[in-house]
Amino acid sequence: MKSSVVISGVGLWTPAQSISNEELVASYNAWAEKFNAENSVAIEAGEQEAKPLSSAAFIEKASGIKSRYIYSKEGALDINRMRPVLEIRDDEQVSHQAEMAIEAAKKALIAANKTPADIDTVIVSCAYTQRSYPAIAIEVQAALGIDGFGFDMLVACSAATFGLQRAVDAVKAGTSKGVLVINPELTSPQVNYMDRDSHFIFGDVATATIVESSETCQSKHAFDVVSTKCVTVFSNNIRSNFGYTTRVTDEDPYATDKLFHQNGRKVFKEVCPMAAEHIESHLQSEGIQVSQLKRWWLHQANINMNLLISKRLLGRDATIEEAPVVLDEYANTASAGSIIAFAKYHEDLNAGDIGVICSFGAGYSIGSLILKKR
Ligand code: CO8
Repeated sequence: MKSSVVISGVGLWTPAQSISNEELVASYNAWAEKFNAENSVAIEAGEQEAKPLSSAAFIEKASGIKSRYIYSKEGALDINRMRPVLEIRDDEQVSHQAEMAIEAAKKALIAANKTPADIDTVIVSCAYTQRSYPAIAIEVQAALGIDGFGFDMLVACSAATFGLQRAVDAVKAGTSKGVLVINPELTSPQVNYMDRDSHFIFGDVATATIVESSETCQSKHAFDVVSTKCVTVFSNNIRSNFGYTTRVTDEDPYATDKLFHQNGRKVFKEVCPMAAEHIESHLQSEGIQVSQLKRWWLHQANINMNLLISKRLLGRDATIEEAPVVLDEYANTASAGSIIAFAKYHEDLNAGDIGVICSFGAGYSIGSLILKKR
């Protein structure tokens, strides 16, 4: 039988601490009321805009998010700080993001029935890395005792699918025998907890997957990668201007544009049709009908986006079994969302069942993998 490239294991590491909508809104509203009281003269004179209040009911209705996990809760709800506190670690200690990555990687290795000796490539692919070098992937590689090479890549919400495409291509080409793709999404340092439009959107998490040849696969729940497809189209509608040049442009690193910001409405309107067309054309190129899909592991940004995309393709609402939702518990975890859905909802599929992992977000970037259960 011809060999194929498979995803043979997936790992999910969830932080111990979480923040409910109610906690988040109570903190934001207390901060906004304090801001408005302190700036009442300027607000009344029209020189300053009053901060509007947030609402837990709005958040759940507009996004489907009820709660989010956070790597470090300390400070995030403190109205005199409005950002998490991360302890400083020295160069000899494991970095925060590598720690998250290692936890998810260990789980993926167990799921795939592999040891670090079976891996020769580590890709850390996510929305941000906490430093540029040495790569987080190389730190993870050393911590796990993996021979070979590692590198980091950044593709915002599509980092996981784009990273998986790199892994699949490397195994196909024979340049890698076993690839660990890790998505340590430490989003909370970039969330603007003082912005009511976006303070609720993101959560922290880490996911990891193992990609290898079917010839070496020893997993009970492996999926053939039928094909992958990645597309990018430039857009400024989701952006962060924080970067290594911030120091020399003398800009304020706390300025709103240095944190995550977006035109959420425009993103919603533009990305939904792009994602639907992307999935449809990807399936078509493989001669697969939409009706053949048993599972849609979709990006988890907004429940209404997922409903719209699946309805556009299916002509009806997808059931929760067909398109599982994790964003009520995890919120938007950048690139990890579709992989969390995959991690939680893949073992029940039968041999021959087909599913699609699809991410969409900043860039814009859209990535998909068609998978078939072995
Ligand atoms: N509480 C109460 N009211 C609110 C709140 C709130 N928290 N927020 C907004 N409102 C108000 C608005 O001000 C507006 O009021 P008005 O009508 O008076 O102007 C009203 O509610 C409606 O606001 P919107 O039109 O903005 O509401 P929407 O229904 O569009 O919902 C969403 C807002 C949920 C943001 C929605 O537009 C959405 O989900 N869009 C898609 C966005 C998306 O998917 N973005 C992808 C981002 S992720 C990504 O690409 C990865 C980036 C890298 C990771 C970053 C990590 C930090």
